[in-house]
Amino acid sequence: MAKIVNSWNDWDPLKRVIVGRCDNSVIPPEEPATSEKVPVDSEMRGMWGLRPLATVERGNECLENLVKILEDRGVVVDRPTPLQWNQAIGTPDFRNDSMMTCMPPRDILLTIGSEIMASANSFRCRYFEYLAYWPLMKQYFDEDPEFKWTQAPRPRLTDASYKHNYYDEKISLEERLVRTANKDFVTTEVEPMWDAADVMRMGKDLFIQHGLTTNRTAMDWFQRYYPEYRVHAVNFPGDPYPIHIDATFVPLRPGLIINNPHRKLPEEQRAIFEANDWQIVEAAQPAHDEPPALCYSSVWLSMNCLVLDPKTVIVEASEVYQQEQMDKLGMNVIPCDLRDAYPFGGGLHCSTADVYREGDCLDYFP
Ligand code: DAV
Repeated sequence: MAKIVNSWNDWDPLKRVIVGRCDNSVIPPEEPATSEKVPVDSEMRGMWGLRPLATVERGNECLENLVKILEDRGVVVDRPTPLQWNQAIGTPDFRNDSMMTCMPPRDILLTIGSEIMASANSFRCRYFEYLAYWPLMKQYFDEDPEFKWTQAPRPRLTDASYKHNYYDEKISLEERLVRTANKDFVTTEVEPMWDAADVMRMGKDLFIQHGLTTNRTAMDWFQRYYPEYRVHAVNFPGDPYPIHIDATFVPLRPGLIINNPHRKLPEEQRAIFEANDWQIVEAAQPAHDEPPALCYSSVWLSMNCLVLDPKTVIVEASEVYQQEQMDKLGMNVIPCDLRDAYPFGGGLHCSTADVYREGDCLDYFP
């Protein structure tokens, strides 16, 4: 039996990966955790239901572009099994009128070494999303005797998990930035809640973004679950909607990170990188002024790239400035047309989840 699951970071040579699917995707109804993430001026406010079929087909076409690039380079690609996401769901603690999607996998699955853990998301609509990946988990479990199949403690997501009246239409951008700076987010600390895309894996070190989707209790939980790793809480005060680290702080190879120029890592949190001779470079400007229609994410998906190995990176095809910068930083750039998949939850990094990268758990910050 072969080893199927192994990945310690985002840059070692990629051999096997999961790519999401847009089928049956839903714009979820508002709930305590999500209203916060839909900007007031977004055309998505107050709207919910199945996404238009033509956009689903086009999103899937984009994901097929990515699958082809990966397979042409010998990377094995696995796909989730979509559910009927517009079903209502319930637990003893809450009811929700629908689920969401199985895009993007990066939010749900965290791979650390030979373990893949399903996350503890704060959105009620994402509570059962892990089920789309369970057939793959079972396959890895059958075929790889070392695979650790894990589910993080499930949050209850009662009303106590959220600050009520946190969200207010009248709140200004400045006030949002004050809240981010004060680490005042919509979630409370009654239980660990986290999205896998808030966790940046770097061998012995995990850098976890504290923001709208991941709370402090999650950081404590991680440190106790992985006592042999160092868990670092990071936050980016310039971001009015801080969710997920992968359009903010993105490693390209050992020693090199691109950082969103509007969301700079604070001085005191840079120390560990500087002390270990890591270079933090400001990411290039996005090529677009606006995200595509019906998209939750910002234009900074421009930097949400998929590193194939320390010299090779896939960048979205229209993001010419980001491509140019990667080239100057010594990376071979493979463009991939993926922009019409952005509305389903993100860019190239988001749309994937690591299964196998060559390499071991190293200490990059000795
Ligand atoms: O900039 O909107 C998107 C991250 C998606 N995983 C942003 C963050």
